[in-house]
Amino acid sequence: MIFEGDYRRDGAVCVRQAFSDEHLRWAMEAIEANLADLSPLAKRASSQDDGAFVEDFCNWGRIPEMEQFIRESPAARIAATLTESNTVRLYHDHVLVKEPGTRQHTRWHQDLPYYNVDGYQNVSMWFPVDPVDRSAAIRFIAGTHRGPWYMPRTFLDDRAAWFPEGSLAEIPDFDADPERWPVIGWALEPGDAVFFNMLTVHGSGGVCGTTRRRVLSIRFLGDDMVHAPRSWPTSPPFPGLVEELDDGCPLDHPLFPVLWTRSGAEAKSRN
Ligand SMILES: O=C(O)CCC(=O)C(=O)O
Repeated sequence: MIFEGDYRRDGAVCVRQAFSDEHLRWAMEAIEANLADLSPLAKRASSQDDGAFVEDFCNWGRIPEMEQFIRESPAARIAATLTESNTVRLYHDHVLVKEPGTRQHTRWHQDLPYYNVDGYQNVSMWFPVDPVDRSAAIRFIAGTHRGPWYMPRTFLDDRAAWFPEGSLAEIPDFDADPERWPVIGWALEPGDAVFFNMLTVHGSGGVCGTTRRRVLSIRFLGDDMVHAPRSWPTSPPFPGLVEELDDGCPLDHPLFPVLWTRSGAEAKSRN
């Protein structure tokens, strides 16, 4: 069941049992293949004495299980429903693994200011292949998908490595005023996934106990998304794209394949 109204209101929604055991297996195999062979974009997002929070990006082209999940699971169709789009493209994949005992939390942030795209009809899927309690799962500040954009900073040392200092508002102290900034989140079982707008503020806690927190995240572009070239390397970077796609153009490029299009009949019944 997809609660589209909740997504429109809050900028994030949990889809229970979105994926079958087979999809779960593809995602798990994709994550393990990725961990076994990290790309040059991979990074460790926790300090050396704190478990391991490992991230990697943009690996679908070399990991068949990742591409299979992206193309054959219902994820892109769910993305189309939530973004109310006729066409859904892949933006990129992102693997986020917190090994047991990793205390490092993920600070509150929005994703769009780190990216080279702009628009409203976008959605990211966050799919853990392990059971995750609410504190270690992704959480959101409800309603922040309506803006404003907040300053993106490096996670470990707080630097302004993207937009120049002072050019965007700083992230408020959301935790100091929970009445004003309601936090939403869910404990998740394998098969459940969370979908969120790229502007919705989100973060997560550390991982206690002995369970791993392995997550496959896929980022999708809907109808109004356009290229927004930056004068700095974005996260993830798309080097050379600026020579091939104009500012403000749809992301019509082999890096961003079309995954789902509304059939003629569906489009007709919608209009
Ligand atoms: O997995 C996490 O801890 C954070 C996730 C996140 O920031 C993202 O998926 O954009």
